[in-house]
Amino acid sequence: MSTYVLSDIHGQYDAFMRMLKQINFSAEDTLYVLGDAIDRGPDGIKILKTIMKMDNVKMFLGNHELLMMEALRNVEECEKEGREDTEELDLWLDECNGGRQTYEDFKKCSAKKKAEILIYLDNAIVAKKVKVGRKTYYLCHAYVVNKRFDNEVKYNELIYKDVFQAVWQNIYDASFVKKLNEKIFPNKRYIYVLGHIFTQRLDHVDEQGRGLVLNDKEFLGEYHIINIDCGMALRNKSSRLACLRLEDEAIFYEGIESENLN
Ligand SMILES: [Mn+2]
Repeated sequence: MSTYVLSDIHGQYDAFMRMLKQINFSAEDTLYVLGDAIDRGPDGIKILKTIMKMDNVKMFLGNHELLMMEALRNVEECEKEGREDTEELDLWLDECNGGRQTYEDFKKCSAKKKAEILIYLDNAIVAKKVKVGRKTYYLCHAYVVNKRFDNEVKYNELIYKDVFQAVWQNIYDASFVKKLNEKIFPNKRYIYVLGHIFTQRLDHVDEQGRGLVLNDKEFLGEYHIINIDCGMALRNKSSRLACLRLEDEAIFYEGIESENLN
């Protein structure tokens, strides 16, 4: 009965499957996927379809799932109203966000499957507190939700502004830190487990230059932040999918197979 957390799979289905094998993931375990399962890599929709069927895998919203939901909603509204306004869709499909393959695969789904995916993501978690022994882990894609909640809070329970911040905010951004230099995080006792900013960007890599989980017990001098995004978005040899087991904070890694590199 173990609790695992991973993030930012970015369409790398094969690496994700190898990870489940490496950790011997079983029906008694729980896995939290902290968003950005889709985009950039080849198999985002396949990953969503797979985890939707697994009751013990819990999906969080990342900024890429938010981009997808906003784009698809916009497309639907425009079709209904006979307008042509592709701003949201263009943003998602833009090279900088890499949604093209996800969109193409989504369009190939049956109407029933499309609806199931949208309902599934509408119910995705945005933030959740998980107690393991005496520790409380606060899980989110990028930052925190500026709203009180008990155990967890979902996408469809929040207003856009609060979701946007939780999935987009770069906590390492100097201007953000300056702006909020008192009390950036709600509770000093929590351990925050986040993805979103790959650790290569923070120059936190191993001897071979590969992304390394950044376990920072003194972020801004007082917060415990574990960043588990090890750069699957990069699609290069430094990219790794990292998985954290909360019971003992053990870390597992899987790279990208050579045929899926950029
Ligand atoms: Mn992200």
